[in-house]
Amino acid sequence: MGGNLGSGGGAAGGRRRILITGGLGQLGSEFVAALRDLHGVDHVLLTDLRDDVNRSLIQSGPFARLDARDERALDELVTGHRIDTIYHLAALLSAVAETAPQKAWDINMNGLLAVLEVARRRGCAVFTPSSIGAFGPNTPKDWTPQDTIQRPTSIYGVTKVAGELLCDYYYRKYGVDTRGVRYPGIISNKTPPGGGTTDYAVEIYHAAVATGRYVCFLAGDTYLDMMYMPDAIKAALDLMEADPERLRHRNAFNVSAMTFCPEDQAAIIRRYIPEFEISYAIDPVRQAIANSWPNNLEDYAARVEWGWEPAYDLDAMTRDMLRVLTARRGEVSREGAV
Ligand code: NAD
Ligand code: AKB
Repeated sequence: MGGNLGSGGGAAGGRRRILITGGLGQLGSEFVAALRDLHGVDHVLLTDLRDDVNRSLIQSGPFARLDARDERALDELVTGHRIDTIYHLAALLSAVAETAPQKAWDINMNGLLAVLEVARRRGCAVFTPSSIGAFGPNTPKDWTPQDTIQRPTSIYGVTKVAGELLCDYYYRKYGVDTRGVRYPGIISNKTPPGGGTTDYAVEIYHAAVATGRYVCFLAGDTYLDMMYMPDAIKAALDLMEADPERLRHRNAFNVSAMTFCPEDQAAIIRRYIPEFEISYAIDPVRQAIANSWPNNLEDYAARVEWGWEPAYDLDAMTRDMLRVLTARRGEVSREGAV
C-alpha cells in the first residue's frame, strides 16, 4: 500500500475521505487526480484489482490492491481509512463483458453489492456510473428520455440496469446516499479504454496522430452519444456535491455532450490533419451492441436537478485531443533522439 489517508475533513460540504474502486482504469486514473486536487492527495485512496500498470499513479499517493467483490477487505479499508465516500468504478465494459457474461455479472453486480453493503454499514456516500448501455433496441433512439423503456440486449446493459435499480433500492430502503449518471462513450488521452463498444472514438485520435489512418470496427454511419473526459469528471463531482433536496433521480441521470458517427469524427479530424484516412472492418459483436444503443440522450433532468452543462463539443474535443497527442508524440521522439 502506498500510505494511509491523512486526518481531518468530512463529507458534509468539506473535504471528503474517498475510496475509488477500479481506479487504474480509463475513468479512475483521471478521477484520482481530480479528486486529489479537490480533497487532498492523502484523502483519496486509490484501489484496483491490478497493481501491474501505471506505476507512477500507484506511487503518487495512497494505494491498496482490492477486489471490489471482497466485502470484508473493502470494509477494512473503509473503516481503517475512515472513508466517507466511495467512487465505484470497477466493472467489465460492454465488449469484454460479452466474451465472458457470467464473469461480467459477477464483477459488475457482486462488486456493486459489496460496495453498497459496506456503505450501508459505514454511512458512506456512493457514486456508481451507469451507461448508455442501460438502454436497448426498443428504447427511443433520438433524444432518449430520462425515464423510458430499458430492455438492453448486452450482458453489460443488463448489469447496468440492475445496478441502477439496486442503487435506488439502497437509497430508499436504507438511506444510503447513492448517486450516478448514465455516461456516454468517454474520450480521453491518458489511459486507454478498457474494452468497450465506443473505444473506436478514442483509438481514432491516436491513429490519426501516429499514422494518419484508422481502420474502424463500427460502420461509418453509427451514431452514438460521446463525452470528453473533463466533462465526465465534472458530471461526477457536481452530482456528488449537489443539494440532495433537489435530486429526484439520484442514480441514473442521462448526461449528454455530443453525438456523432465515425464519418463525422473523421471529417472533423481532416480539418486539422487533411490527409487522414478512415476505412472499415466491422466487428459484428460491437456493431450489434452499438446498434442497440441510443443515438443521443435527452438530459433535462440533470440540467434542472443539479445544473449539468458540458463544456466540450466535437470540434473543441478534437482540437484538444490532437494537441495533447501531438505534443506527447513530439516529447517521445525527442526523448528517443537523445
Ligand atoms: P476500465 O475497464 O478502463 O477500468 C476498470 C478498472 O476496474 C480496471 O482498472 C480493472 O483492473 C478494474 N477491475 C476489474 N475488475 C475488478 C474487480 N473485481 N475489483 C476491482 N477492480 C476491478 O473502465 P472505465 O472506462 O474506467 O469505467 C469505469 C466505470 O464507468 C464502469 O462502471 C463503466 O461501466 C462506466 N462507464 C464507462 C464508460 C467509458 O466510456 N469508459 C462509459 C459509460 C460508463
Ligand atoms: C462501452 O462502450 O462499453 C462503454 C460505455 C458506453 O458504457 N464505453
